[in-house]
Amino acid sequence: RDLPEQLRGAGERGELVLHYQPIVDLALGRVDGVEALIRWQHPTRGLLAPDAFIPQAEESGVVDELTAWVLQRAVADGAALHAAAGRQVSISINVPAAALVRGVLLDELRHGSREDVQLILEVTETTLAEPAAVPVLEEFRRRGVRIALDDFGTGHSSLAALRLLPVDIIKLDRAFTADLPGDPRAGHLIRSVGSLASALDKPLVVEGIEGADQLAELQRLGVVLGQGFLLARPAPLAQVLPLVAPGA
Ligand code: G
Ligand code: G
Ligand code: NA
Ligand code: MN
Repeated sequence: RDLPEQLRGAGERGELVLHYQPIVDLALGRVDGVEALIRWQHPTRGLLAPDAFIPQAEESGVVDELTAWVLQRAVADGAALHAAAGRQVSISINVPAAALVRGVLLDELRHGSREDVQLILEVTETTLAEPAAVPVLEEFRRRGVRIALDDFGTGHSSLAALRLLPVDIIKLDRAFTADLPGDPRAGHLIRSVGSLASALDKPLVVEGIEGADQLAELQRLGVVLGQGFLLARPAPLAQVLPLVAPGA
C-alpha cells in the first residue's frame, strides 16, 4: 500500500504524534505559545517528518482526516499546557487552505473547542488562491480562533495576503533571520516588517532563530516574539510542559 493509504487511521492507531515548538517572548524569556508540528511514527520506516508525507496526503485527500486529528490532539494538549502554566498559552496548528474550504475543521471545532485553549490556525499566502477560505477563516475568528500568516515574506503576494486574508498574527519566514546579523539588508527588512506589523496592530513572530548573535540582533531591532532551535526545538508535550510552568 502507498503512503497515503497507510495514513488512513494512523491517528487512531497511535502512529501520529505532535511535537510542540515554543514561541517565546524575547524580552521576558517566557513561552507565549507553541506550534504543533506533526510526526508520523511509521510502522516500518521510522519517525517521518511532515515533508515526507504531507504533500502526498494533500494530493490524496487523506489530509482532511489528518488535520481533524491534529485539531483534536492540539486542543487536548492545549488544555494540558494551560493547566501546567496556570495562564493562557496559545497553541498553533498548520492548516492547508484546501482543508479550510472543505469545512472539515469547523465541524471538528464545533464539538472540540474549549474555553481554556487559545487556538491559532497558521495559514500561508497560498490561501489567497482559495478565496472560499476567507469566510471560513472569518467564521473561525468569530469563534475566538486566531489566524497567523505563516512564512510571511517568501511568496509573491505577501502584502496582498495581508490585505485580503483575515489575519491576526504575522510570522516572518526564517529566511530573513538566516541572513542576520551579517547582512544589513536583513536587519532593515525585519525592522520594516516590525513597523508594518505594529501599525496594523498585529503581533510579529520571527522564525528560525538559531544563533545567540541572531537573537541579540532581533532584540536590538525590537522584535517581541521569536521561534527557533536556539530557543527550543520541537519536542513531545511531556518535554514542553516544564517549559511553561510558573517560574520556568
Ligand atoms: O516540523 P517540520 O519543520 O519538519 O515541518 C515541515 C513543514 O510541515 C512545515 O512547513 C510545517 O508547516 C508543515 N507541518 C507541520 N505539521 C503539520 C501539520 O500538522 N499539518 C500540515 N498540513 N502541515 C504541517
Ligand atoms: O512552514 P513552517 O513555519 O510551519 O515550518 C515550521 C518548520 O520549521 C518546522 O519543521 C520546524 O522544525 C522548523 N524550524 C523551527 N525552528 C527552526 C530553526 O531555528 N531553524 C530551522 N532551520 N528550522 C526551524
Ligand atoms: Na507553521
Ligand atoms: Mn514558517
